[in-house]
Amino acid sequence: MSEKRLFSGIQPSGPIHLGNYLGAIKQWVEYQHDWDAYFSVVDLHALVARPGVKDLRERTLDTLAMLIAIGIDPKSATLFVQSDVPAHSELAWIMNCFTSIGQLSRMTQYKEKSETQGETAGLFNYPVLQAADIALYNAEVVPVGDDQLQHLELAREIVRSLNSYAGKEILVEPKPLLNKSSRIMALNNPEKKMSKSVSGSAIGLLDSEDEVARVIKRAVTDSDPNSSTPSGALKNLFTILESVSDVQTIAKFEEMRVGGHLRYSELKEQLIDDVVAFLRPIQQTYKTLRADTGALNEIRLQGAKKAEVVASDTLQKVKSALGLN
Ligand code: AQP
Repeated sequence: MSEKRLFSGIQPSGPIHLGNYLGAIKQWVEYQHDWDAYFSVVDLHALVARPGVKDLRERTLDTLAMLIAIGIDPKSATLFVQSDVPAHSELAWIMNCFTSIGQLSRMTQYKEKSETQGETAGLFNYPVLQAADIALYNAEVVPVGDDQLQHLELAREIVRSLNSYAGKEILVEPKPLLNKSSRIMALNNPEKKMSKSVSGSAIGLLDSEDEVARVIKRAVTDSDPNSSTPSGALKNLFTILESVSDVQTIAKFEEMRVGGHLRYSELKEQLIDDVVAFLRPIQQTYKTLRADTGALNEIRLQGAKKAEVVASDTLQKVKSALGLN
């Protein structure tokens, strides 16, 4: 196995959508064989929004099953649930001591989410837990969507501050890894990113054909699809097309756009067909995996055991470097 470490996580805060897939998880699948990869279902992060006891428990298993259905191989990558590895919470506390209120106050995600989720200490300290998630595995890179860049930069600052206090390079400074679809926009509002929690914004990977059709048909577009400067809304639809359609179809629509005879209705019909065809095998595999809770729990247990080995080793090093044992 490669020595190069990679970490990334996803909240079990609702059904995974195309934005999560294209912005982050697609890369996870690609990199899992070349890197020593750690992927976590970050349930402690999802708890911040207090989703309800039963929902959180179910969504954690839903998310685990979906990641495998999309192509994460638990034999190749370490796939685990965050709260199964207590070192995440312990390192988060330690990292809180190297983070200022000023740094956390600048986080735009806190400003946005506190409007709907309330100003809880959990939401405020969320990026510190995220920094701990990454640092525990000494991950060099973190494949994420571009909404996470600010948190990643803060994680680097916290690591630097802790290393400087310890007087040695005890933790690795992580770098983000972005791909070209690092920000998929909401279909009902191309100014905002596609989000699980905003209804009508996303195509969920478990959506039925009717749901996919409804969201795509209602996608906000500008008046002229053939303008010489394509709008954000049009670019977003093309990004999705490029991810789910074959090369001939993509070329055909690109030619129509350049030739000035592209029609939104035609583009949307094609998108509906190709998104549905793309989702079908994923949904079938998901259904089989999700029906076997025993097997999923076993994958969860084995993943936690593997993660625990690396996480507790890092935590011990940090504690000893800081005079905590
Ligand atoms: N629209 C997006 N485009 C590209 N990447 C995205 N990601 C999220 N939305 C987009 C990336 O998906 C990974 C997992 O995200 P997350 O579920 O942990 O957190 P999130 O960013 O808060 O996702 P949502 O869908 O917006 O959830 P809610 O509505 O619950 O807040 C991350 O790498 C993220 O960058």
